[in-house]
Amino acid sequence: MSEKELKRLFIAITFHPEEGFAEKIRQLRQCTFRTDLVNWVQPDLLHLTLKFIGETDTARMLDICSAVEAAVRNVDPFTFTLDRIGAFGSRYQPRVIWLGPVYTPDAIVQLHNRIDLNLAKKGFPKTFGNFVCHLTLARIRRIDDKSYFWKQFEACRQLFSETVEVRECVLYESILHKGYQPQYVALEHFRLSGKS
Ligand code: 2AM
Repeated sequence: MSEKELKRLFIAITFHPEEGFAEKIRQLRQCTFRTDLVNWVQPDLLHLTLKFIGETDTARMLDICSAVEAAVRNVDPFTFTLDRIGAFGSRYQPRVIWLGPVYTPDAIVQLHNRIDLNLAKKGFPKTFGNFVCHLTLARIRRIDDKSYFWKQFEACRQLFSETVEVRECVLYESILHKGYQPQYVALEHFRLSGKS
């Protein structure tokens, strides 16, 4: 029997930064020092994950594509704003700096739910816990001066107001490279076809 080919897969919305975004990130980066251990995500890798599928036998790609195709069918494209920064982890140990919406639109929650449900029908595990719509900006391994970090972080609360136009979902393969940024390869695009 031939060996399985595995790919690390996820479904996401690609983020296309507007002019000025890089400058805002530069300001936000002043929360941390050079000596801290923080991996800032390269701007061209930023995305909103709708569903993380994980290591998957490529023989299941057809099932994934038909599930996502059905999920986006008859869904209208929509727009929303990323205007809130947050941090996963605790105050003592922040782990991830993210950008998300103050008001999460129903449309994105429904899109997530439809993809999750359709994939579950094909035997993929349902997402555990609530969907938190976010764009990971940085992953933190160590911050020495946490009070400085939080003070600067608070100063950046009103910094962002980024428009996201959701016209398609993308099936990505994530290729991990130890110590370097991952590589995301777009394998399939699924256009939100609209109701008409
Ligand atoms: P993150 O942005 O919150 O880190 C590619 O790795 C994408 O899949 C990232 O957006 C990442 O979310 C998400 N991801 C990676 N591993 C995951 C996991 N075990 N559970 C859920 N999402 C995961």
